[in-house]
Amino acid sequence: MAKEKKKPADRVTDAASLEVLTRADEAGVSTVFSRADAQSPHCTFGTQGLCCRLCHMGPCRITPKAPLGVCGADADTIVARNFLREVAGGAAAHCDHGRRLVLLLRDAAQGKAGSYVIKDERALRRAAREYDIEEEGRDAPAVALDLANRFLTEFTSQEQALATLRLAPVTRQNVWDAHDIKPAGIDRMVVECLHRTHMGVDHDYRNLLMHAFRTALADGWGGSRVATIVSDILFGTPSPVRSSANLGVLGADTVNVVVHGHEPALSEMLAVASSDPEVLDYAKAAGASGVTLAGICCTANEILVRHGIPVAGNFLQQELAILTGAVEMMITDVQCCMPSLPEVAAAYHTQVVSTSDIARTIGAEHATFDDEHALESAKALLRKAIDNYARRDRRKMAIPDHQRPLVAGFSVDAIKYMLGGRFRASFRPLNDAIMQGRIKGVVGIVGCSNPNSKLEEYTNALTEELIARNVLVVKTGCAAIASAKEGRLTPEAALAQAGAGLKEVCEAVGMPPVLHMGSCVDNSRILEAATEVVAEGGLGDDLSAVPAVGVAPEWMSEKAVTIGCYFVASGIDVILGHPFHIEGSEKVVKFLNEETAGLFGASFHVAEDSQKAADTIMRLLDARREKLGINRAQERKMLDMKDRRALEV
Ligand code: SF4
Ligand code: MSK
Repeated sequence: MAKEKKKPADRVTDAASLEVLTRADEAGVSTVFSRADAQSPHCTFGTQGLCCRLCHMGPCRITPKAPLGVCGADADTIVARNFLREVAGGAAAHCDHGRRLVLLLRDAAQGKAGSYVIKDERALRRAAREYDIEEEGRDAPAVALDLANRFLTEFTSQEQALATLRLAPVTRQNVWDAHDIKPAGIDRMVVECLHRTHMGVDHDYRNLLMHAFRTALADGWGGSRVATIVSDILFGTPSPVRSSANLGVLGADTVNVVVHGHEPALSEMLAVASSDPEVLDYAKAAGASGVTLAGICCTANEILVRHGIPVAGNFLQQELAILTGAVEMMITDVQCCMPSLPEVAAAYHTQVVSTSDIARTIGAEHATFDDEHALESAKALLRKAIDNYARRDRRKMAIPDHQRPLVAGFSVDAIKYMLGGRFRASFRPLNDAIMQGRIKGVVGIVGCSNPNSKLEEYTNALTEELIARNVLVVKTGCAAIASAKEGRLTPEAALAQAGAGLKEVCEAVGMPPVLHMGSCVDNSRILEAATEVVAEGGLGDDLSAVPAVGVAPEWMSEKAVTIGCYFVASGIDVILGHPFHIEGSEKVVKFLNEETAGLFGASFHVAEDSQKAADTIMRLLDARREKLGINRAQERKMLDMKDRRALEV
């Protein structure tokens, strides 16, 4: 029986989305929300992971009466195979994004990438040293070429473990060795997922799940980390920047261009082109007061953290942006761009333009993006959007008057700088604050929004609860945008809600209690930060000792499954707002939610509401604090060197 149709107020929390969705519902426009209603209730074979369509003797569905597929596969095998394929999908998406950037770095190093140049030479040289590439006395392009070629072997290596794994604490690398889950080349890992899950290959659910962790590591400590490193080299390492978020960033009198997806290459050039005097003159000649470039999803996060370009919204707002009637062009690249966009745009003047040859949509115009002439391509797209401005029908236009200010751009470098200043950049003050109990721990809230739950309700309630309980919150992806829209990414707003200890530390170092660290691939920055905490000393010698937890409250994509797996394999517990599609196998559930704790020192936990999540998180943080012997009230004083040495003994 179909569920009762939800009202807009049951689906979204923020005023801008509520306003636009109410109009859409009244007009009978199909959106992700109405389609979610139409798809409910979801097939239980699918949600439990019990449907197998891996060969044409099937599809097979496991029931008490038919506990085996035609080939004899049982629920455990089928559930584990489906899970592994999800991890492969997530890793492939992140890593292919990384590969594209590595190829761009290679081309830029050879002067073949037009306007793309090495923007952050410091980041380049640091990365070169990390990968044992000689950099002293050598020109940046020569170093960049060697580094790009080194990165390419991370994709192609057949037997050699990924070099990037060496960026993890040695103790963690030893855990991976002990369980034989150090990945070789990224491409090989993903191919092996497909091979293992082909009919008649790997039937041992444990063996399949261990390969899921191996493949996920190839993402988090491979493709995603490489993507972040290369983005910083080519586009600059983020540092705190002010901007604003929500649909109200669209201009009533400007040409509005919305970029959407994940890859930063084209959007980086659009950011440059959008302030080009020639483009602005062209816009004025068309009767507009300028050009507003804004973003959706992680392309938004990429240009937000580097240029302060405003955020129009997150995943569930992509159609709502078009429904404002004020968007001249939506430019998509890869991942999270709904195929419904051209259909929604059909009732308006909005042009939907796809730019990646691997991501086309029926009804969208396609403009293949050419790296070598990127700036020209970006300007051409903006001119096309400007030409479209005259077609905007102001009777259909309704931009919600809601946007909130924000501060974003907390790379690990930026956090270090905030904590220690330019000359003593260090994580020491954070470690000290955690040891003294002023900060209870660090929680990464990441991932998407999902129409199966009320937009951002869980994410925002949890964030509020955690900072009140003296937990420093770091964020990426659409979860970061949720906080931005709520105004919780400004130091002023968040400090007012922070607990006394967290507030004291944040005020002392001038840092907000909720830190926007970037896009989905930038979850690698969270791992990097946790590694810095370990290296700084006093909080154990492994990531599994650090009082830190990851949370994906409203996740929806395969990438989130992969991210969860590499967090757990890294020794960081993960809370899920809703379970994986694995509940058809008790053994798989037990393995992922319990047995991994014995293997990696961390596991998955499901908490279907924010209060339960907050309680679970505090319990997990407390357990780690107890183990470290720091779970007691300490005198609030800054440690001197003598104290620190004593603590490290
Ligand atoms: Fe059915 Fe086995 Fe084929 Fe899957 S692989 S569809 S369980 S016969
Ligand atoms: S964009 S993967 S909806 S976070 Fe990275 Fe948002 Fe999830 Fe896409």
